[in-house]
Amino acid sequence: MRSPKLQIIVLFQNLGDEKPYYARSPSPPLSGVLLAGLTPPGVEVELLHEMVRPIDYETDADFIALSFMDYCAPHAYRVSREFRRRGKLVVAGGRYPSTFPEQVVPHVDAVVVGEAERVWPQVVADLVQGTLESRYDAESAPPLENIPPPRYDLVEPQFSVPVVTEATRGCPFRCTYCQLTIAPTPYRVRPIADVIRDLEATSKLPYHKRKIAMLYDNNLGGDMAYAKALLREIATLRLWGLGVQFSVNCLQDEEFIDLLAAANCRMAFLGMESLNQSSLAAVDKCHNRVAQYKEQFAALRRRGILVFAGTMLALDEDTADYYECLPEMLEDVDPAAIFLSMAIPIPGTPFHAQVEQEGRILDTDLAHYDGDHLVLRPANVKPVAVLEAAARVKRTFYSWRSITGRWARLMRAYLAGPKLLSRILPAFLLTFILWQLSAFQRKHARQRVYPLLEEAKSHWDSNPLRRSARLMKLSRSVDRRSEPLGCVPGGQAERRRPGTGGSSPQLPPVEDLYISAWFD
Ligand code: B12
Ligand code: SF4
Repeated sequence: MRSPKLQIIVLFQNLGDEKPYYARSPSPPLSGVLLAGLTPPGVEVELLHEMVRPIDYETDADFIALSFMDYCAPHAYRVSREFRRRGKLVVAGGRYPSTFPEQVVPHVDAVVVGEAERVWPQVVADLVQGTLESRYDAESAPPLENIPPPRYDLVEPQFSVPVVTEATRGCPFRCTYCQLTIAPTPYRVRPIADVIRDLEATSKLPYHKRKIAMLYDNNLGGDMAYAKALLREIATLRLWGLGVQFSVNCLQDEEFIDLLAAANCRMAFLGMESLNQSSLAAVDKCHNRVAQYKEQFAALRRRGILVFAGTMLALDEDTADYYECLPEMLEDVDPAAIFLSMAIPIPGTPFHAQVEQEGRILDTDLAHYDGDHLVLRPANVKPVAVLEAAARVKRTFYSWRSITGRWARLMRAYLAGPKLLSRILPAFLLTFILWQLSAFQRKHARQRVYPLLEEAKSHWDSNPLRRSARLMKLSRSVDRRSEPLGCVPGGQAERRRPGTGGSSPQLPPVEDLYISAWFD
């Protein structure tokens, strides 16, 4: 008799849109590999990342585990429906199911609330024995000892960096838009030996894939003494490259930067978010000091660490003048790459509560809460100005001329340091990462950012014939988007249409929804 089979699916794609979009991220998220590692022996596990391959509904798996964040929830419900139609049991977990389990429960057989480590073995046992309950609640903020190593061997070959893990959970800060502020937990660290063990649990991977790793902490620098001790240990592993995430204020600590370099850190993802100090203050992110960015990023550049800076538009204090100057300001502070996105009022966060209270939610379709769509009315500029700014920033920052300039500055700064010979191979790796990131961001702009701007612009097209043709097209897409599946919990659209399907007569007409919202 064959052993029971579980397929773990980490959802990514935003099927609110017509065209499927596969992310060419070099590394998978941690949730899938972690869940696979937690699954008791005796159950066969397959792992599917929708970032790189489509879902196979004809799988021979008996059970399906879905991991997803909020913008994928509408998609997750459709996926679950398809699997349940085929007789599979579906369990959901992750950030969104943990925050709004009551929204998710009707669409799946069981929902897991919270962190998987302590409850997952029981869920799997119940799946196998046919005693599955509809909800499992993990204890809040459990200790992080003895988490088994992630199953890197199950990661699809499309990912060039399969080795991902985390050393800490939580963050000492409380930025109002951050998912972590929904149910803040104390900052917790894992035993350093466990993290090192994860980074070495790579024997089933090809050699070159063992040598690069990502630490997916929200903020590795939340406990500086721990972070430094960990980096010292990682340095002994002689990795070729390490990617980390931490808050910008950590860069005030010179020793931390030196230890990053000693651990062969080659990429730091930083929540820079804005070059407008007032906008940062508006989201309680005062630990970022715009005036210090330039010198802080240069300090990383000199050590051969590429800065990948999260950058948000549509924050409350952003003005037309700020958007006008933004490309130039970015050139000045000089991150190697930026991850540009719209501010997202993630349901459950203080930022969402504020924007909703001010009546500034423009779009309640959760599928659009992905950072590419503008779902809120900005405080000081017209919505379309934000999209124009996004397109202009992408065009200038990711022009080949600009990319080449940044690459040259990175190389000049790094290769000017001592022991030139030892810097040659890292310089190749840095070049590779920079070009990969930049090429992906260019592609992303073409596939997502520019079309959204075009769509918005078409709303105020002056030609009445073309305008009405576009409105008809839009009205069809509004009908599709209005499926009750995807509404923000407690949001306006949901309250208007309790339990109904399709479009509702109570929805404001398309003109009101879009034209006035975007251009008033
Ligand atoms: C890797 C990553 C990405 C990757 C891949 C994301 C993906 N899911 O495919 C990329 C770069 C694509 C990405 C993008 C974005 N991301 Co991101 N990302 C991360 C990051 C750094 C690591 C994710 C991870 O692996 N975490 C570790 C795992 C173990 O945590 P976890 O997923 O919560 O899983 C635990 C539990 O939730 C539970 N669990 C999870 N799944 C399941 C499933 C089952 C069945 C069960 C039982 C339990 C369970 O058990 C796990 C272990 O305890 C996190 C920060 C972080 N450290 O979490 C941010 C984070 C998830 N991202 C975030 C955001 C905001 C985004 C963006 C929206 C950014 C933007 N403005 O554009 C985009 C959105 C999507 C898009 N269109 O690209 C937010 C939260 C998002 C949310 N809405 O809840 C986070 C938390 C960062 C933050 N502090 O705000 N991201
Ligand atoms: S510093 Fe980053 S992880 Fe910490 S609360 Fe702010 S956004 Fe969230």
